[in-house]
Amino acid sequence: IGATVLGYPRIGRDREIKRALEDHWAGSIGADDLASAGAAERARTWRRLAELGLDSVPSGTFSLYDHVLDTTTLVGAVPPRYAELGLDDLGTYFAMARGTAGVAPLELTKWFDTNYHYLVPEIGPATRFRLAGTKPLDEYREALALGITTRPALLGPVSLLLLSKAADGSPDGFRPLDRLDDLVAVYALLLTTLATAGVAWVQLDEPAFVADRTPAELDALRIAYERLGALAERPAILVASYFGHLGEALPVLASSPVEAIGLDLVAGDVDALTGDVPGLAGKTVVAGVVDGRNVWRTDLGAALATLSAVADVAGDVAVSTSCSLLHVPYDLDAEAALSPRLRSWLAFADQKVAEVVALATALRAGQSAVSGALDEAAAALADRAGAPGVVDDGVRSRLAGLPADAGRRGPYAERASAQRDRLGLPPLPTTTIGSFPQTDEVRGARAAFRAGRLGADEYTARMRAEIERVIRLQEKLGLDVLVHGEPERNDMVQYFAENLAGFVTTGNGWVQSYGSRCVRPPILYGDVSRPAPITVDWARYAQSLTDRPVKGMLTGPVTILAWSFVRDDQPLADTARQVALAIRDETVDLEAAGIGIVQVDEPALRELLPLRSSGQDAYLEWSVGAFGLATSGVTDATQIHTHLCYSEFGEVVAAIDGLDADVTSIEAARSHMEIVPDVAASGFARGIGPGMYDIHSPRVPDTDEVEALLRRALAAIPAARLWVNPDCGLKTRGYAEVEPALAALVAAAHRLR
Ligand code: THG
Ligand code: ZN
Repeated sequence: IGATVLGYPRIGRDREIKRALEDHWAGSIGADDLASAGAAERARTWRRLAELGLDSVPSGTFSLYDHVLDTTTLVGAVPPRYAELGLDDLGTYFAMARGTAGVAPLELTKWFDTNYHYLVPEIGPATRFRLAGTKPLDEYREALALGITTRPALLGPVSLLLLSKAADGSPDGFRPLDRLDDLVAVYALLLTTLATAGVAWVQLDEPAFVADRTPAELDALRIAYERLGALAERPAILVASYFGHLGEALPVLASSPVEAIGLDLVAGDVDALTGDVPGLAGKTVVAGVVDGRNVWRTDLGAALATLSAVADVAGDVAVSTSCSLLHVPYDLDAEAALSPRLRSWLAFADQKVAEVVALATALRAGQSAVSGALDEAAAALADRAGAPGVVDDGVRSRLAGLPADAGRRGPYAERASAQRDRLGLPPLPTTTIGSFPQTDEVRGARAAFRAGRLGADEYTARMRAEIERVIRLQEKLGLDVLVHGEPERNDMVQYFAENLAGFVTTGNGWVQSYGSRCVRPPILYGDVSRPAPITVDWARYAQSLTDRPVKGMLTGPVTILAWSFVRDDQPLADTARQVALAIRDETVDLEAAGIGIVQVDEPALRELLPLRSSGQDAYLEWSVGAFGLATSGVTDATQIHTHLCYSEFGEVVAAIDGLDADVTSIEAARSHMEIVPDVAASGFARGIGPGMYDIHSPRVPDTDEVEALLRRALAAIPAARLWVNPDCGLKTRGYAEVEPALAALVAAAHRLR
């Protein structure tokens, strides 16, 4: 295999695929044009990877929405509600991804601990697995026609089932993994078909095995690969893992008949290899020594040391990235505005491919063959360690003076009473999560301001006009706790990063989040501080317009970290405390400006939870500690809210409790208050706002529906602690939906009061 990568970005260097998809969905381009955009992107990718010098180029890493969905449809696992629509293959595919007027899409959820989201397959006893497509073969042939021999890559059968959920109506105790035999039969047919077409290597991803797995699940891995390995006609098999170490699954794979095992040696540990792993000496280890999900230039010297440790225990060593490059932007060369000094510390996808090639060359031809690259990497690393802004003694000494376990001054009961006196809210108070729809005018004004086409005064005037409009609308709708609507923000993390020292933001560093949606994660390179108040003027202005309380809106330290590229030269816990201190400064200034409620969102709290239970306690301690630091600078009479998305309440209840927020709003609408029994069972005893309707869908709820949900919630949560709100921010919706939905919410609360 030599030099390779496990995957590559696919949204397009200039987001060509994002645009083609959105144009297609809007009806302005047909399926043919969408297909040509895909083919052009694949051709550019293969050519680029070959030209950069990879020995083994992957194919199949392109997707029109999600690679899990690609594999789900490839094996025929289309739930009946989509098959019955009678659409063509592409229509069915997008119906599963996005839903249709009458049919809900597959559930979208986090891909391990990344900011990518995949569509959750629904597998039941009746799922009819069959080889239903030709994508791996088609793309292999497409590349071959360009003169490039590729290694088809797709999600492996065991991880596919472990990432699935049981289809509705499955009998009690049914698990998707029960269907392993039938699914492996389809993979067997696929491998034989690929071999017949001349495919030499195939890559099957089994990332599910970097999390804790039961003996039965490890057994499933053994059975699957014994069976695929025993096929008379098949390509050589690379089983790739990433995002952690394989633990118990490594000996299983090492003693299976597969030819190669891909290991994440950035998140995982090379020491795990140095013990005796029976069978490993007969395998190729595809060593993921170049970080596939962060943007720092690789310490090539350290990587070579790791490679040599691998060489001691493996039959053969290939060089690779720790995971697919899907999680980093394409090319640093597209960032002309970054300072040359900072750029010299970084590597995006193409630079990482070059690093992989240099390391493979060093293995083959000796270090002297790449001494220039080694010297440059070492110099960049040394330069970064001593550069201005990377270490800020002021930040470090302030933090040293603050307790490790900072918390609110009084207990909840005392705070609640002080807040009742100050805020005088009715029972079942109504509010929103923070953002209001972003109109074309608002986006246009922000863009014009950035581009220098709109002066600061005019920009402020337009934002203020929007804030006033949103405040008046909320008063008219009868909401109790108002927000300013966040017209000044694009992405919340991007916004805070732009206003904090220690971060830089990119111009074109887009990374796919789901489907056609992308984010530009900021780069956190140095000690973090807040040079000046960020949100205070907007909040003060909003509060000046109304007698009702206006809630200040901030993003919490864990979420800022989760959605940024973080520095790799100090523990995440230390970085979290620095970000927390900056947010604390902002909460204190908001309080001083007369803001009585401050919401500190932690939607990504669940996302960074370590995949293996061994790391989870330590994570919860520092993440909850960082939130405590961020929110404990204010007095008891100031009410702290937080908001969480994508959480299984039961899974993170200890952390939610630990946050000690006065009010927690949480996504619950799609599951119709299913969290309510969990809340009751947990004994959670502070304010809670289970989302009353799903803002991710254009559907508008009516008053009766919200009332019914509220009654369900009231069965377990006392009225004194129950808040009434949508389940997430409103920025991706339009006013045509938002106004009637909020009106229904307020009307239902009034009825019950
Ligand atoms: N910000 C960041 N990460 C996130 C979210 C976020 N991860 C989880 C969740 N929210 C993902 N959801 C989205 C929703 C919408 C968009 C991206 C991620 C989106 N992006 C615009 C696009 O692709 O057109 C670009 C946004 C921009 O201009 O910055 O709509 O909220 N960091
Ligand atoms: Zn949310």
